Amino acid sequence: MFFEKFLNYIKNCDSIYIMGHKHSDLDSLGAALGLYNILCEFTNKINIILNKEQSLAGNLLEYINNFLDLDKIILNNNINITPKSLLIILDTHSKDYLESYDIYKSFDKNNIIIIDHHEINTDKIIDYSLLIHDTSSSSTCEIVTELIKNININNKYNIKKWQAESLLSGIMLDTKNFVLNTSEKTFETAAYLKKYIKDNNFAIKKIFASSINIHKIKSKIIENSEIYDNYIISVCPENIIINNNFKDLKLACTQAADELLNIKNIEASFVIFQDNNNKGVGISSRSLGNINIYDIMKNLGGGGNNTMAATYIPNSNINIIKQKIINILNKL
Ligand SMILES: [Mn+2]
Repeated sequence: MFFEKFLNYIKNCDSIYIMGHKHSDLDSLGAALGLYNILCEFTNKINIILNKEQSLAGNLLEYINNFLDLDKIILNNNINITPKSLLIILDTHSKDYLESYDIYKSFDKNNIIIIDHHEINTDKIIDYSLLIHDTSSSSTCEIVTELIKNININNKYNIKKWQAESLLSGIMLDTKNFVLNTSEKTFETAAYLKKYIKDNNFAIKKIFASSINIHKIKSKIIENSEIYDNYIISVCPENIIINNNFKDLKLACTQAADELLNIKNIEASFVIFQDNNNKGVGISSRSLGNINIYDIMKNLGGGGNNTMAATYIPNSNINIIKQKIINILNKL
């Protein structure tokens, strides 16, 4: 079984580093925190590699700071990597999306584990020694919870409430509150986590709250959307791009893409935004599953799965990209 192999790596390394994707979200960070706590039972040389400033999961970081000394746990540089250091990559397998490709490169390629639920893009996959990959899992948090369940088979370890909350919030993000991409296993996993969350999910509700500014951007994006047949496209208005920071824009775009899928008869949504700083174009896309947005985003250099996918196209223009998407969808 994969978790036995996984444990062998844990037992044979001298230090552990956990890394998610760029602009970490509740799934990559939730999985990192969930894994962190159980692996602390095996070693005290364990850190999470994360760019806090660029994280889209700021509420989760704020919440966890009540329980852990995040300044000690989370590193971004000055990392002391030895030939026996183990790197666990979460929620991505792509060299373009790693939190830090430079840090990844310093690890021995025999000590790299990938845990991911996205469709594998063979052109972009990094070198690894163990791949724990399951596209039937809703999220990386679901896979990590399975690992924790297996490691903790005799209830030997103490699963913390904040640990369960971190993992459950990642599952909720990637399933859009248990609607998309779920299986029987997803609900079993959630039930397992819920045993450790005795209250009425107060913390999770707060973790999902967003600022008034993000709500305002989101409503402008929704206002600017156009329906074509059974899909919807919105271009984030230029004045919104100019007046807001990248982090708020990115969060608002992903949340707007989620919301556009709530419109009657809509099968897929696409939110396109111009990144003025880096001259690129970002797209957040969602689908109920019938329109294969993974293929569309992959064709545009991105990745994801059949219900959630995204891409970033360097040196491009929103109007060109919008027309490209329309052309692809018209041919389906
Ligand atoms: Mn994910």
